[in-house]
Amino acid sequence: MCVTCGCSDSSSVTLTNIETGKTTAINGHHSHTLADGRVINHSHEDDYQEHKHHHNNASEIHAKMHGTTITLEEKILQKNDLIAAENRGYFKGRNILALNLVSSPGSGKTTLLTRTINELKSKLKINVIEGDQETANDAQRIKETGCKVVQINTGTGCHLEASMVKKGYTELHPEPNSILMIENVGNLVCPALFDLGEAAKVAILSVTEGEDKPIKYPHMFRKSKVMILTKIDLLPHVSFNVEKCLEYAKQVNPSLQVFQVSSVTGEGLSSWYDWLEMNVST
Ligand SMILES: Nc1nc2c(ncn2[C@@H]2O[C@H](COP(=O)(O)OP(=O)(O)OP(=O)(O)O)[C@@H](O)[C@H]2O)c(=O)[nH]1
Ligand SMILES: [Mg+2]
Repeated sequence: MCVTCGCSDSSSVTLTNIETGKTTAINGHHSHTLADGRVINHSHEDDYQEHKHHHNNASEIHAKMHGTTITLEEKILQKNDLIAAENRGYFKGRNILALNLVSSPGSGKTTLLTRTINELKSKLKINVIEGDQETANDAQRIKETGCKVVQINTGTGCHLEASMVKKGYTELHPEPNSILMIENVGNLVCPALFDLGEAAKVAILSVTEGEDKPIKYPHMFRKSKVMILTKIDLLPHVSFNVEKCLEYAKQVNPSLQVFQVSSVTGEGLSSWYDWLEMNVST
């Protein structure tokens, strides 16, 4: 695993030839830059002897570096979990329903949020933390609804972390008995690893993405309590098997609560709103 992302170590990368059905581990050459500026290139798939031959004592340094990498990674995740627990305590103490909206880029998170806020703002208090690598575009869109919002830009980072959310709500001062919507960076992989202290992860999947996403990215759908299938107004125009999608989703997470909605026509949104009202005890 990489230090922050948790993306797979090159040693577990495989290639499957669809025609022959043969699966092989493939070479994941990568490099490390040492403190003195030297760069070590290597592959985990290399035979041990060959590895030694190529790298001589560099392999030893490299092994040490991997020990360090694992420890550092564990520490990062442990630190994140501690802050997430703090966040959870903060939300519980103020009766705030914090939801972590996760999806691939462009699935419709901000559109769903703006419509939800506009249609519920007379009944529920909603605040928003926006997460994107760059720009404040989404926060601007949320701001137009009149609700409080902060934007977190992660730069090269592909997910929000608990410490960022803590900074976000410290700035926002969400009211007691309210909802805090956290729109994570669009990415179906890494945000699954990072607990933000939320009550639930809400996975958003649009019908333009293909029905197999729940089984291709099972960790995200397993960690989510809710899945919102969006853009259902586009179903007549795309090849998307809803039944199969729901079957896949239940396969990875039998207790997943599913809503099918269109943020454009409004179809299906009332069930999502009911769920929100039921889960925030005002
Ligand atoms: N037809 C249709 N289009 C939608 C719907 N929801 C969102 N869109 C469109 O999908 C595009 C992406 O929507 P966003 O709400 O920006 O998606 P996002 O998930 O917030 O995107 P990122 O924050 O960039 O990851 C926009 O062009 C929206 O107008 C929907 O229910 N139906
Ligand atoms: Mg967005």
